[in-house]
Amino acid sequence: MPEFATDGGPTAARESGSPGSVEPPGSGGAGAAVRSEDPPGSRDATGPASPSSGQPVKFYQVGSFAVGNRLLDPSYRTVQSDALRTNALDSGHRACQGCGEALGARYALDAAMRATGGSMVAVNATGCLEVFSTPYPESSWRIPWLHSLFGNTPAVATGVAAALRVKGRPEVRVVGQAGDGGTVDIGFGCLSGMFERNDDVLFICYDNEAYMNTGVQRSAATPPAARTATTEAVGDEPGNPFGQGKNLPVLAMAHDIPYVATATVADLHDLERKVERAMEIRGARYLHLFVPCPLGWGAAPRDTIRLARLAKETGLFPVFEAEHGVVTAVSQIRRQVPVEEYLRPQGRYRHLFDPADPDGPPARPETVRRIQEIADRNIARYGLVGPAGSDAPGEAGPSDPSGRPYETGEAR
Ligand SMILES: Cc1ncc(C[n+]2csc(CCOP(=O)(O)OP(=O)(O)O)c2C)c(N)n1
Ligand code: SF4
Ligand SMILES: [Mg+2]
Repeated sequence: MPEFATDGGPTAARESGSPGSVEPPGSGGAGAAVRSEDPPGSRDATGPASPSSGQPVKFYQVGSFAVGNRLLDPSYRTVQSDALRTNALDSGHRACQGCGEALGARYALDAAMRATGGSMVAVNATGCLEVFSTPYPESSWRIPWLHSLFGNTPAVATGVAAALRVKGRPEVRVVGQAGDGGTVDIGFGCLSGMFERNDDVLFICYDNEAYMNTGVQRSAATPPAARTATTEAVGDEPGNPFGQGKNLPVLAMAHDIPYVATATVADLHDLERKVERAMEIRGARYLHLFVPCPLGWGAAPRDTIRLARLAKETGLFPVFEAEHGVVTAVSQIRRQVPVEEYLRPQGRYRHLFDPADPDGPPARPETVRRIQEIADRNIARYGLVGPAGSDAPGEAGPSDPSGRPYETGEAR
C-alpha cells in the first residue's frame, strides 16, 4: 500500500514510480513535482509560521488551485484544504459552466480513489466527460484512464479487471463510466453481459438525459415531453413521447447484481458514501448518477444543484440503494414539490408554458399532469415520502419495488 503524507503535503508515495505502481491520491503524479522554473509559491513554498504549531507552514499546489486555509485551526478548515483530498479529475478540463457531469465525476472518482488508496483504473466511453477531460494531447485525469469506444466500455472495463487479475494485481479496482447514451442505448448489451457475469467493475452512468456531446439528441433516458434536437417541440405531443425509454437502475436490479444505487449531484456526501459502499463490494456494481446539463436542458448554470434537488424532491428521480435486486434504503423526500417547479426553469420544457406569461398557469396542463403522475407513481413505488421532517436515508417502504413485477415506460 502506498503511504500518504498527513502533514499538509502530497509527499510522493514510497512506491510511486515502481513498476506497476499507481499514484496515490493527491500525489499529483510526475506533473506535481517542483520544477526549477516554477515561480516561488506556485507549487511548493515555505510560508509563515502556523499559529497552532509555530512550525513553518508548507504550501502545496497540486493542480486543484485549492491551497485552502491550512493556517486555520483544523476545525475551521474547508474541505479544499484537506491534505488527503483526492483529485481524480483536475482543473483545466473544458466542461461548460455548471456542468453536473464534471461535478459528479469529480466527486465519484475522488471517493473511489480514497476507497482504493489510489489503486484504480477508469475506463471511459465517448461522450462529454471523455471529450471535455481529454482535449488531445492533454488530460485532466490524475488516475490511469482509458478511452474506450462509445458502446463497449463495460466490456473494456471487464477486460482491464481480468488482466489485472491475471497479472496478480486484484487490489487495483476498475471503474467504467459513460453517459446515459453510452449506458442505456449503445452500451447496454455489453453492460448486461458485465452484470450477468458479475464482473468486478463499478459502472457509473452520468445521466444528463440526452446525447449532449453530439448536440442534444434523445436517448432512452430522455424524459417524456422534453425537447431535444430529435424530439422537437412540435405536433400534438411536443417533445419526447410518453411511454418510451428504459429504467436502467431497475434493469440493473433485475440482473441480481450485488449493488445498485442512484444518486444526484445535489447530495455529494450521499454520492461519496455510495461509491465507498460500492468499492467495499466485489462483483458487478452499478451507480446511476443524475447530472443536470445546463446547455442541453436550457437551464442556468447556477441552477444545476437546484434542479438535481428538485428532481429528487418532486419524485421524478428516486434516490435509493439495492443489494441483490432488493431495495435496501431510499432517500426520503422532505417536502414533496409539484413537478411544475422543476419543469419551469428548463428551456427543454418551455413549450409546456405560455411564452407570454411564463410564470402563469401551464399552457399544456394535461402534459404537466401526466408528468406529475410519473412522480406520484415513483413516490408510491419506492415509499419516498416518509414521516414529516425526515429526509434521511431510510428503509424501503411498503411499496418496495423489489417484490413487484418490474414496470417499464413512464416510470422513470
Ligand atoms: C458508434 C458511435 N456512434 C456514434 C458516436 C457519436 N457520439 C459520440 S458521443 C455521443 C453521445 C454521447 O451521449 P451520452 O452517452 O449520453 O454522453 P453525454 O455526452 O451526454 O455525456 C455520440 C452519439 C460515436 N462516437 N460512436
Ligand atoms: S454539454 Fe452538458 S454535459 Fe456536456 S460539458 Fe456542457 S454542461 Fe456538461
Ligand atoms: Mg447524456
